[in-house]
Amino acid sequence: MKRTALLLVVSASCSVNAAWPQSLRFFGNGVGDIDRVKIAIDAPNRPANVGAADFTIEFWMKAVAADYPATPPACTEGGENWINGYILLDRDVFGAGDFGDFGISIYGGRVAFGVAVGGPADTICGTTSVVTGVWRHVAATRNGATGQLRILVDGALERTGGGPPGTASYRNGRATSYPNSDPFLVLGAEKHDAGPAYPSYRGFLDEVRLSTSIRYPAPFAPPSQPFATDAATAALYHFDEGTGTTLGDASGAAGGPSNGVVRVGGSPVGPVWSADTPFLSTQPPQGPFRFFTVAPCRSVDTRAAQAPGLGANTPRIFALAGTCGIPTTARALSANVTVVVPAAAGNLRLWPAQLSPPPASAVNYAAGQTRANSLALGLSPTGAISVRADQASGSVHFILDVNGYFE
Ligand SMILES: [Ca+2]
Ligand SMILES: [Ca+2]
Repeated sequence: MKRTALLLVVSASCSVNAAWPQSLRFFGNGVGDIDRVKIAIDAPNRPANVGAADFTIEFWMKAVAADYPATPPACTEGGENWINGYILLDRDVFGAGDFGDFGISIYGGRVAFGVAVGGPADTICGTTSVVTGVWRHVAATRNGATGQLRILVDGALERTGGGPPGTASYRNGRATSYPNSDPFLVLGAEKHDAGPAYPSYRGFLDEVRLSTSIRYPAPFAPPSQPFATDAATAALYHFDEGTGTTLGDASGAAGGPSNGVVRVGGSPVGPVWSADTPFLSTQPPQGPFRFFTVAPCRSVDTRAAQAPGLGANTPRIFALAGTCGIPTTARALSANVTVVVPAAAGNLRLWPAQLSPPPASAVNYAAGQTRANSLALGLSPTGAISVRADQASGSVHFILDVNGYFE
């Protein structure tokens, strides 16, 4: 009989110091300088003040169409039209662009990207909806010499268009009548709170990277893990803080960091940290954890409440937080796993629902055999496990009895 591959470092004296990957969820409040992240880019100048020449802005977003009512309507190209969408990234300056300004919005469900240099401005629109309820990778590139603008969604080039060439960065030490909004790069909202005609982004945001190069001259496979920094990275935000009001810049760019301030408020209160992220985790959070006992309790029984039994080779997810006194903050369980009347020989694998299956099985069994094992079982950020019965055919019943948890 094999044990699970998950090992827990347990300490009786320390509290949780581990975190799952995180994102931020915005609600589009669009008032009062809240529900946004503000990144100061002037006084002193910060590396996040891109726009002097080539740049790439990229991020992961997840939003649903229901949060994007029909106003504003279809994305319309040209001029500064990007400001008419639900603004997701705002490096506008109030009025004409001085050196320049730019931004990205969700306009008619599509990505709108616009750049101005002084008076001349242009906006291009993506060609497909990105408010599809799943994580999407969006990249916007700008060529400083030619002004060319491009939008790539999930690595596919959706639109190439003209734009004004020249310096579109924020002028160092620029005087402004809007000191609370002009000298900032704002994520997740329209920066000036200019009113309901200029709505703010509603949805999740993660992994924002600003680069001083055109990253994607050709279509590409979207990354499957967080960005790493390099010489062209001006600012990089992993959104993994999970708490507090600082969004850290992990780029290491000279003159940085270009940290952001998370400004929270409104109804619903936003933004909020979330464990909903674009990537599957590669490993669970590391301890130390504290152990708490609970009265022995049956959390799963596929002969009863969680029927039917597990089908061969088909993973199932079981939400365990909230059952048997397991809190949502639990990272792992102490439990007994039992298999009952398997139709064929096989083994059972259990793992935190956001991770990959472990190489080792929790229980091995022969056809018709009832077997049990006790183990420490890692949980996903939402307190769920995945279970899979590897067997040739048929099904097997799965019972999980909990006697404690780690947090
Ligand atoms: Ca402007
Ligand atoms: Ca993240």
